[in-house]
Amino acid sequence: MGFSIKALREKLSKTTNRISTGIKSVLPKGAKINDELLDELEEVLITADIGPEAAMRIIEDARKEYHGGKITRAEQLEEMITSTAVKILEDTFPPRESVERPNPMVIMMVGVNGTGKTTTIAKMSKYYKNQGRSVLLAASDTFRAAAVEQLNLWADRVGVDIVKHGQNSDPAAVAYDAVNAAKSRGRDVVIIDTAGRLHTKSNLMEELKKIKRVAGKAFEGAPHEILLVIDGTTGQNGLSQIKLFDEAVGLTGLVLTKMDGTAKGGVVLAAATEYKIPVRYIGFGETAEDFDLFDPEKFVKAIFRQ
Ligand SMILES: Nc1nc2c(ncn2[C@@H]2O[C@H](COP(=O)(O)OP(=O)(O)O)[C@@H](O)[C@H]2O)c(=O)[nH]1
Ligand SMILES: [Mg+2]
Repeated sequence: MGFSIKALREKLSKTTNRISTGIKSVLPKGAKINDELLDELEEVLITADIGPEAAMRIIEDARKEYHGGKITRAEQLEEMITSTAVKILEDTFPPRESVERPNPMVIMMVGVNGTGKTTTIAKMSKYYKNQGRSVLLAASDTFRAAAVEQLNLWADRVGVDIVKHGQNSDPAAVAYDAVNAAKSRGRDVVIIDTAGRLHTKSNLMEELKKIKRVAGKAFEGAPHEILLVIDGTTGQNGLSQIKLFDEAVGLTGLVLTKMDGTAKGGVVLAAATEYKIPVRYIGFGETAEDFDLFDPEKFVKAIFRQ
């Protein structure tokens, strides 16, 4: 955690290679900028999964500067690309966390099966623990016994509390008990794991709405965060999930996982431009340490190597 740009670049190397190789192919060092070159660059950005909207915004900004005579050389253009990309990501950020942090802060994790919810919860638990904040997990994916077991294993490994009921018990009741337990034990953060089976789409959304509602009954204002976990290897396809979950429960942030295994990490920019929901965390591996807070500038500098 708190990875340097260089370390992050290492973790995201597939994405970095895709983007930097693409950019270098149309923009060799010392190249002079012209309109055709800007068109080609836009193509490269789109094929790097940055998405048409973000690619267009980046190139439009660059074209303005070029026509205004402000940039003429490849190096200046590369600098422009990165600064516009950072701006796109920073635009999605809400005002800074208020000084009066809710206690406990209740975070609900949602997302399709297999995207990495449970693993991300382990990573976040470790992060909060390292910050000196105590964590309690709610095993609200009660659909499969294995899901509760998996969360339990992580709770043991990372050393945090867990509240769980039996298999097929009411996920909302688990969340309710967990929030109350956190209040009475004085825990700082509650993280609610949820199921993600999409073949019963409307049931899942109803279940998530109920968890949200009931968490709010246990503690006013809870859940304070609802994070959608997206599998980064699915690229643009994964983004359709944002709309689905946002409409159902209202998202406050995104987590992009499996960024170690994909060249499609540019998708973060597509998400930011199209949905204006901030990315909070990124995951790049299967251990509790393969995780970082999302920092727009650091992320862009890692994937756009100059
Ligand atoms: N390579 C890699 N694998 C991950 C990452 N996050 C999760 N996984 C793996 O993806 C699989 C599904 O993760 P899980 O947390 O169970 O997903 P859930 O169904 O959303 O709870 C597991 O095998 C995890 O080890 C990641 O950032 N990188
Ligand atoms: Mg899970």
